[in-house]
Amino acid sequence: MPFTLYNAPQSTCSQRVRFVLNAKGLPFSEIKLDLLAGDQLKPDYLALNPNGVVPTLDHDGAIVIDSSVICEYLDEVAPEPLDFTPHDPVLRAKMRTLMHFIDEMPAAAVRVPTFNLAFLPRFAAMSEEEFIAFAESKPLRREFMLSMGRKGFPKEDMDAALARLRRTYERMDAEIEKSGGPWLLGRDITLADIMVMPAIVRMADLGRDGAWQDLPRVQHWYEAIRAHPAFAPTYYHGSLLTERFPHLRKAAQS
Ligand SMILES: N[C@@H](CCC(=O)N[C@@H](CS)C(=O)NCC(=O)O)C(=O)O
Repeated sequence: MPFTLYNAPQSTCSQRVRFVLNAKGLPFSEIKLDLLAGDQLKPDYLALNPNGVVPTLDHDGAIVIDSSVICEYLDEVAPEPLDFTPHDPVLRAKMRTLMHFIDEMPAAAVRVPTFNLAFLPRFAAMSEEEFIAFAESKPLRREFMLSMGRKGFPKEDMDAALARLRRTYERMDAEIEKSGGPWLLGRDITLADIMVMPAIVRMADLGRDGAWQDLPRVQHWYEAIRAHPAFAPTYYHGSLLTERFPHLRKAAQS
């Protein structure tokens, strides 16, 4: 099997890559890292991915990191039977513009509710010294972790993250309206749809899907991506936070 994916079931960035691999029917072996235990910070893994984050793709010994780069790479090396990159350069540029927007806005914002609602109990159980040592061992997310602290992000940060997510739903709505849908760029699903998917699924998993109920185009998009044949194998059991953290199930239902 030429593809090995180092990833984590619940990691939103990993879900993007699993979706592309599954949609293309590319067999891959999965190495699952326990992010809360710090597997991503071990020297052997850092030698592959110096950012200390998942996912990492090993394609016959070629190492590719960063989920959006991996997805573009897969589209280049395996364009058949299906590719997610428009052939028209103008549409391709639009797709990349959206991909940049998605990485800067929802992909970053979704970490705040994720950490505050799901991961905090794990950090609250650490001593202050253990927490600081854990945060400082992270090449990419050191400052993010330190600004969160063991008590979580303050309400202003949570509100700001939710506002950025709301602006994302509105942007999606506007793009679908402009393109005629059902996908962000029109008739065909592209990498832009796959890049934003995990943030939207995460917010639904956290019980926040009410935030786009007034935007039927976004709701329709959400139903369409959930119905895609690659969705179920990507979100195997354990990929949702509510499947992993029982305390969230009650919160999401309330
Ligand atoms: N830009 C990177 C970000 C990767 C990333 O943030 N991965 C998260 C999971 S979604 C991670 O590994 N976090 C571990 C940590 O923060 O220590 C990508 O898209 O691959």
